[in-house]
This record gives sequence, structure tokens and C-alpha cells, in this order.
Amino acid sequence: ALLFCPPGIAQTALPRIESRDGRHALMVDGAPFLILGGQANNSSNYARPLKQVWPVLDRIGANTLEMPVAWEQVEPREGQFDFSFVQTLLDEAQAHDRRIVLLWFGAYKNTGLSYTPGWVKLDNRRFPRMKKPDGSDHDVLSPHGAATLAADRRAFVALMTYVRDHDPTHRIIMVQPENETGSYSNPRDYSPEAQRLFDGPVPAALTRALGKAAGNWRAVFGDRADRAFNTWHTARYVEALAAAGKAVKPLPMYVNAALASDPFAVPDPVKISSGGPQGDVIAIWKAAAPSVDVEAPDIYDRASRNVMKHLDLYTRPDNALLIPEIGNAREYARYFWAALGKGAIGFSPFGMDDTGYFNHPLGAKTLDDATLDAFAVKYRFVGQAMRAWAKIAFTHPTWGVAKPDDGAPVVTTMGEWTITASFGEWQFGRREWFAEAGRPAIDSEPVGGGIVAQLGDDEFLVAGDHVRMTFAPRAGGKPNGLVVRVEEGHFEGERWIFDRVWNGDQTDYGLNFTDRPVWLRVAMGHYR
Ligand code: N0T
Repeated sequence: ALLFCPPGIAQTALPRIESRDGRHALMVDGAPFLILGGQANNSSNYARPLKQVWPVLDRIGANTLEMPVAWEQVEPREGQFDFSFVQTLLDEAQAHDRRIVLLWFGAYKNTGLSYTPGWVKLDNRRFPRMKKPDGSDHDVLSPHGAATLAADRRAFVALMTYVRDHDPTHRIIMVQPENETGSYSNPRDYSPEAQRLFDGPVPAALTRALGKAAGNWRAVFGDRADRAFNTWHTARYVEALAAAGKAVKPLPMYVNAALASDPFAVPDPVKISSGGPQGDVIAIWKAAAPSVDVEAPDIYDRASRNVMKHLDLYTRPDNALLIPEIGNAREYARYFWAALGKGAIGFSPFGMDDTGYFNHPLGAKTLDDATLDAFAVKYRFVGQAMRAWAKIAFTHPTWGVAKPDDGAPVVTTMGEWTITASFGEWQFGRREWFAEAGRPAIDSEPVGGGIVAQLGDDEFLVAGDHVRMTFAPRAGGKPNGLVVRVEEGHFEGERWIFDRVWNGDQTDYGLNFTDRPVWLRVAMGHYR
């Protein structure tokens, strides 16, 4: 349909998020894509350390690099822009055949202003910090600072303009404006100007979106008012960047959250990064920031119950699940399967480079082989079928599982069939038959997980590692259900290639996925 396409100019489709029937896909080059990502360390955004990033991405089989670009880096003097690092990044991403997710470290970086240029840091009159209740400065910029927003937005628009003009093939597939917005210790700005806003009415767009009656912030939100207020205004600030950036080049944009320590509780507004897009305030972000496509969790909590709850909170008909950061320690890798089963469009451990920095205890103590392999085995396996899985997950019911901390089996029902994932099993028989053999070593390891896609009423695609998947008729369902056939195969592009039939020891005691993931197609049926 592009009639006057100048020769040599690639007319590839823009990346975008597509949503249908409550499922989502990140479309890249016109088809569903799964980010098998790695995020570089915070200070790796310069040409020299970038050389230490690619070998780690190669090692784990990542297809995408998440890389910061800092405001201080591109606008060291006001109005003078230098995008040479962005060009280096584009050139090297091309050479290494990787996609890029660009992280804009602007006014907010883990809430603080450390990535702003010196001329911003040093001018508190023009770029005011938040005030604490006692009137003293808090080291987070106020989202009400009009000059801050204007300057931050101008730099972000300059970045997006550079991207528009220098990345015609869309190697950069997503953009994250700011990083972990909000404010720790001080739930909102208590300056007189902010106080005036706080005493005024909640914007109708917000009360309408939440189905609440009109009123001022305290009246509408009670003791959650300070955080709700800062959430709205922080989201509006980010919306201004995202909208202006998209007007230049409409790439998908997402925001990341420093999460609540207990996703089941009402967060303490003083302890949480108040204002950020945590799971309990996604609706405020959606109402305030329509140009932001996705709210996303940064997972640095090892407790399986909490991780699964965070994943649930961000999996919504109006929000694609994306894990832009997760600790790079080995025990986090199994959540890859859980995320994929929830239809995730991307997954990315943090700190994936060879600069020698480790954010332990958040992530790994060191990137030794066992740590890297925990991610690499999964990425290489799914990577080989990436386009096939991304399309299947966009168009079919899926389920994923990761070994819970207590090692207990996890069960679901899909149509007529109950699927049980159990962990720490031998590949033969039931563990309890072989008490004298002790327990398999993996029984005490934080490994194991898998994914299931329901391809038809009685047909499933299954994969995983260190897990036993058992398919059985659901209780109270149609009688005489059984496993008819289990095929192992692989994908060439989107096409299924049959390799062998599993039977006998391989199927008598469930489908035992070992340290080597495989794709299985399971046909179930009912005999008459
Ligand atoms: C993350 C990363 C980087 C007591 C931490 C996590 C990244 C940022 N922040 O390495 O700084 O840029 O998005 C904050 C998690 C706080 C947990 C505190 C537990």
C-alpha cells in the first residue's frame, strides 16, 4: 500500500501493543514478539562498558537489550544535545542483531534526581525538590515543577527525534520514560503550591475512572489521599513525556514500579515509592497516562507467593504483563515460565553485563555458570521458537507455573482437563515408592517450571524444565478421559516439526521435564 516508497528506506511496521480478547502481543515487524531480555547495569550506558554487555547477552541467548540513556549524558549543557551513545548503541545492536528497549533516566531514577544534568541538580529554584511536611527539601523533584517537566520533556523529545531519524528499521522496540518514579519517605510534595492542589478537587477524569464521587483528595481517598495525589501527578508528568515522545515516534511505552514489599497489604505510603505504578494503583496510572501502554513490575522479592501475586496484579485485560527487571539470581529464573504462562510480552533479568557489578542481595552474588545457565537454557529453548510461542500465547489460553517455595504441586483446569505440575520428582514412578533412594537433588533446589497452551479442546502444547506435568480428566467431567498421544517436536518458524512419540517410561508417570526443556504436544481424548 506504500506507493511511493523511496528505495533503501525500510518500511517495516512500527512496533506496537495489540490487545484482543483480554490477551496482548508486542508486535515487532508485524508479528507477535517475545522480549527475551537482559538489562545492563546502571552505569553501563557508555561506549566502553557497552562492549562488556554483548558477551553476557550472547551467553544467555537474549534477543533484546534494555539500556539506559541518561539526561545528564545527552544534555550536559542546557540545549546542547549529544546522542553519540544512542548512535553507538544502534550500530552495535545492528552488528549483534539485538533489539533495544531504551530507558530514559530523566527527572526520576529510583525516585531520585541523580541522572539529571548538573544544571538541573544545582538549580532548586527553577527545578524545585519536593518539600517535606516540615518545609525542608526532599531529594526528589516535585512533579508539580512546570520548568522541570518542560526541560525533561524537551530532552526526551530530542531523544525520540533522534530515534525517529536514525532508527528506520525500529531496532528500538519499546521506550521506558523515567525509572521507578515516586518518592520514598515523603508520600507527596508538601510545598504550599502542592498543598493548594491537594486541597482542591480530584480531577473528574480520575473520579470517573474509579467510579468515585467528586470531592477533594482527602474526601475521596481518605488516609490514602497523599499517595493517590502523588500517583496522579507523577503519572500526569510521565504522560506529558510519553505523549510528546509518541507524537514524534509512536513506539510502545511502559513504566516500571519499585514494588510494595507486601503485595497483599495496604502499602505504607512512607515506605513505598509513593507515586510509582505499583499493582494497587494501576487504575490511577491508566486514567492519568493514556499514552503509557504498560505498567510493569520490577521484581526483587524471592518469595514465590509474593512474586505470583505481583504477576497477577499486572496481568489485566487493559495491561500486558511485562517484567522489565527481575533479580538475576538463579532462583528467579523459574518465574520466566510463570510469566510466559500469563501471556508476558517480555522478561528481563537486571544487571546482565560483565562490568563486575552485582546488586546482591537483590540479585546474584556473581554471574557464575549455574546462574547464567538458569536463564540461558530457557532463553535458548524458547528463543528457537520465539515467534511461534508469541503467536500461540496471543491467540490461545495459556498457563504457567514456577515451583513454589514449599515445593507443593500446582494445579489448574483447562476445559475438560486438569493439569498438575509437581516438583522434585524422580523421572520414574512416584517418589514415595522409593523412600530408600532418598530425594532427587532438585527437590531442595529453587528450580522448576513450565508452560501450557491450550491449542484445542483436547490438545495442548507443553514445555518446561525440572517439572512433572500430569494431564487427567477434570473431576466431575466427561468420563473415560485419557492421554492419547504425546509428541515431542520443535518449531521451524511457526511450523511444528515432529521428532518422536513419547511413551512408556516417558509418559507412564506424567511428563517429566528434566534439565533439558522440550516441546510436547499432548492429545487427550475420551473413549466410548
Ligand atoms: C532497580 C535496580 C536498579 C529492601 C536495583 C530496585 C534499577 C532500578 N531498583 O539494582 O537500580 O535501575 O529500577 C529497587 C528495589 C528496592 C528493594 C529494596 C528492598
